[in-house]
Amino acid sequence: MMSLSRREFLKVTAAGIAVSVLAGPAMAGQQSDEADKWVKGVCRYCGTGCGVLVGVKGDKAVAIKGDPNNHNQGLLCLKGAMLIPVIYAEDRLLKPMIRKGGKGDKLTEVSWDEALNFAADRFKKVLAENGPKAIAYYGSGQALTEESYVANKMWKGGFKSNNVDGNPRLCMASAVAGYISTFGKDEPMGTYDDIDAATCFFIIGSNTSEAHPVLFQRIAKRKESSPNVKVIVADPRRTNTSRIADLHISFKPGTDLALMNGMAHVIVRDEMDDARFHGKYCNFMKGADAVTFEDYKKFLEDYTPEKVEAITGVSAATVVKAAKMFVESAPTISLWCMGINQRVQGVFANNLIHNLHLLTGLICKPGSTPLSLTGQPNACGGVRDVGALAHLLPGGRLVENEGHRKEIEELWKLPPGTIAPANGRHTIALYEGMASGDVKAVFIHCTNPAHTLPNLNKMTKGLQTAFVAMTECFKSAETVKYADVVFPAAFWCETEGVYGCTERRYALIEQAIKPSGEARPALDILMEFGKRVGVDPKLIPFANAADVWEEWRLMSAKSVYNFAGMTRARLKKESGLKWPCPTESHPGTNRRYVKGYDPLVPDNHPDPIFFYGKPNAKATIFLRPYVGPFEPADADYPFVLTTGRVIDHWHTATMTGTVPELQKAYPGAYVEVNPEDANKLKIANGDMVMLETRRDKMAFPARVTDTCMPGLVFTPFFDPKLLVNKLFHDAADPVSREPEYKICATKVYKV
Ligand code: MGD
Ligand code: MGD
Ligand code: SF4
Repeated sequence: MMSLSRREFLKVTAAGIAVSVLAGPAMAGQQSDEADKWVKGVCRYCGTGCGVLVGVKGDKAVAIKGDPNNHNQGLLCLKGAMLIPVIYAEDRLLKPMIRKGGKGDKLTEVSWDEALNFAADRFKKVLAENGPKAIAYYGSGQALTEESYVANKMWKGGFKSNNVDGNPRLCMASAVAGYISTFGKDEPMGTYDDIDAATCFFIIGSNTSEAHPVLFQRIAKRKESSPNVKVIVADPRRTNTSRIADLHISFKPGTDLALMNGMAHVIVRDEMDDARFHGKYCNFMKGADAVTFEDYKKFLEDYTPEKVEAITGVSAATVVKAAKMFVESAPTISLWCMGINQRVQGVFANNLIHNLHLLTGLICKPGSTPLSLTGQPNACGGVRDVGALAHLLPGGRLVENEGHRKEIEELWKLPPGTIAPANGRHTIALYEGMASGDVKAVFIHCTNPAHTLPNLNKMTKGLQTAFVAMTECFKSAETVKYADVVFPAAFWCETEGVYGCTERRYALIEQAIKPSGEARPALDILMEFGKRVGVDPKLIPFANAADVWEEWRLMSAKSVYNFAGMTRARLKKESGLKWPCPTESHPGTNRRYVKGYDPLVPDNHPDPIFFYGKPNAKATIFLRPYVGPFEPADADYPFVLTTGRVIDHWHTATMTGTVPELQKAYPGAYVEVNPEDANKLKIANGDMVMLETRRDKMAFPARVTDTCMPGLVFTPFFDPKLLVNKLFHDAADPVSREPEYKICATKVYKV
C-alpha cells in the first residue's frame, strides 16, 4: 500500500529527494500481489503522461503502479497512485438520463436508445431549421485521441460545421500559437530527456511541483546532481516549485513580458547572444514586417534593467542576474505553463521565451530547449495534433487554407467543397453564441464547462437555453445541472485509446476492465449519435478504436506529424513513442529540426538544423512590446486575484474529490493573503474574507501566508461550492483566444 503521505510527498519533492516509493501499488483496498494480471496504460490526470500498470483481479481493477518502462520510470504522484478508487466511486453515472420536459424538468433515467434518439432528434431538427452553424461540439484534452478524431471528422466532414472547440482553448492555445508563429509548426522540439542534460532551468509561470509532480521530481533530482545546476523560477507567487530555486523572481502579475525583454536586453548588451546562430537561423519581425537585428537592439532600449524594474518591481540587479544565469549556466531548458498561456498577451509571452533561446542559440541541443508543459493528458495528441479546434484541421492544417481543406477532403474521401471555409466559433464565441441563440445545440464531451469557463455568470447563460447533450462519468459534475441528455461514459481503463503528452509521446491505454453499469465507451456514443443525426456511415466505418487509429496513423504520413510507424501492435508492446516516427523500425524522435535525429531533416541537408516549418527555414525572433493585463488593480479594486491548482485536486474535483485521502487534504477553496495585507485589513487565519470583483463576490476562509506578495491574493478553482470563475472576466488573447484566468482586479475585505 502507499507508503508516503501527501505532506511527506510535498516535503520530499520540495527537498528534491527521489520519491521512488511512489511506484508502489496503491489503493482499492487490495494488495498488488492479489492482481492476476497487469495492464498497461497512462495516468488519467496531467500532461506529464506517466505510464501506469493497472492490476486486475477477476473483473476488478485492484491496484496501480508506475510503468518502469515509460519516461516516469515507475514513479507516480499521489493523485495518480490513487486512481483505482475513482473508478468505483459512488458518484459514477451508470445510466443514460434525459430531461423529458425540457430545462426545468428533472433528469430521468432512460434506455440508451431513448437517450440517443432524444439527442439526435433535436440536433437533426436544428440542422434542418438553422443549418450547421447552429450546432457545436465542445471537447477536451482529456478525451482519447480516437474520440476527438471521430468527433472532428463527423462535425467538419459530416455536419459541415466547424464549431469544434474545447478546453485546450483555455489552456494550450497560446502555446500552440507561440510555436506556430515562431517556428511555423506546433509542438515542442525537445523532450523530457533534455531535463537530464540541462544545467539551467528557467521555469516561468509554472507551479511544476504541484501541477506536474513527477516531472518536478526529475528536475529536483537533476538539481541535486550537481551544485552547478541552477534553477530560476519566475512566478509572482512563492510556490512549492520556487523552493528549489537559486533565483526566485517575483514580479507584479502580468509584467513578465517586460522581464523577458529585459533579459534579452542584457544578453545583447553584454554580447552574450550567439550572433552566428541567429544570423543563420533567424528572422527578426515586428508584427508582419521584417526588420533587422539593429532594429531589435533599438527596440530593446526600452527594456533596460532599470526600466524593467520600474514596470515589474524586480530589481535591476535581478534582471541582470537572471539573464546571465540563463546563458552562463547553459544548457538551458525553459518550462512554462498557465502563468504564461492564460494571459491577454499569452502568445507574445510564448514568443519571448522562444526569443531567449533563439538569441542565444540555446536550442535544438541536448538540455537546451523551450519545452511548453502541457496541462491535460491528451491536449497535444488528441486535440492539437488531431486539429479538433475551430480553426484547425488534422495534422497541423488550417480551416482557412483552401489547399489544406482540399487535402483533408481527399483523405476523408469527401466531395470537394464539403468542409466550410470559415473558422468555427472558438470557446468564448461559442458560449456567447449559445446565449444569443445562434448556437442552438451543443455536444459536450469529457469536460465540465459550467465550472471552468471564465466569467461564469455570463457564460452559463447559453447553457440555460441551448440544447445540451453531454458525456460524463460523475453525477455531481456542475455541467450535468444544465444537460438535457447525459450519456454515461466508460472511464479511463474501462475502454481503450491513445493519449499524447507534452513530449510528443503517444502511448496506449489498454482496456483493463469492463465499463461500470450501463456506461459505454465514448467513441461508441459519438458514432451512434452521429449516425442517428445523419452522418453517412461510410465516413465513420469504424468497428472500434483500433480502426480509428489505423486511419489516423496512415493519414499522418501526409503531414509533419508523421507517426505512421506507430501501429497499434507496436503501441501495445512499447510504453509510448515520440513522433515523428515514420516507419515501424523508427525509434521515435528526441530532437526535432536536427539532422541525424529528425527524420524530416534530409541526411544531405547542408545545415545541422533545419526549421522546416517556415518557408525560408528561419525561425522568428519577434519584437513583442510589453502591454499590461486586461484588468490591473486600481483604486476601486486594489488587489490582484490569481487562480490555479493544488497538488491533490484535478480541476473540478469530480474525480479527486471522490478519494477521501485527497479530499481531506484540500476540503475546500480558500484565499491566500500576504501577512502585510492581512495586518492592514485585520484578517487572521480562518477568517472569512470577501473577494469582490466587477462581476460577483464570494467569501473564502483566509490563509495568511507569504506565498503571495502584498497586493496579490490567490484562490484555487477546484471547489464546486465556490465557483471562483464567477469572479473572472473573459478577456482573452486576440490571437489564441485563451482567457486571462491569471489576473483580475478585486476588493478584499473581512466579512
Ligand atoms: P497553475 O496553478 O494554473 O498551474 O499548471 P500550472 O500552470 O503550473 O499556474 C501556474 C502559476 O502561474 C501559478 O503558480 C501562478 O502564481 C503563476 N502566475 C500567476 N500570474 C502570473 C503571471 O503574470 N506571470 C507568470 N509568469 N506566472 C503567473 C497547469 C496545468 O496543470 C494544467 S494547464 C492542467 S490542465 C493540469 N491541471 C492540473 C490540476 O488541475 N491539478 C493538478 N494537481 N495538476 C494539474 N496539472 C496540470
Ligand atoms: P475537468 O474537471 O477536468 O475540468 O476544465 P474542465 O475540463 O472543465 O472536467 C473534466 C470532466 O470530464 C469532469 O466533469 C469529469 O468528471 C469528466 N470525466 C472524467 N473522465 C471522463 C471520461 O473518461 N469520459 C467522459 N466523458 N468524462 C469524463 C479544465 C480547464 O479549466 C482547463 S484545461 C484549464 S487550463 C483552465 N484553467 C483554469 C485556471 O487556471 N483557473 C481558473 N480559474 N479556471 C480555469 N479553467 C480552465
Ligand atoms: Fe499522473 Fe501527472 Fe501525477 Fe504523473 S505527475 S502520476 S501523469 S498526475
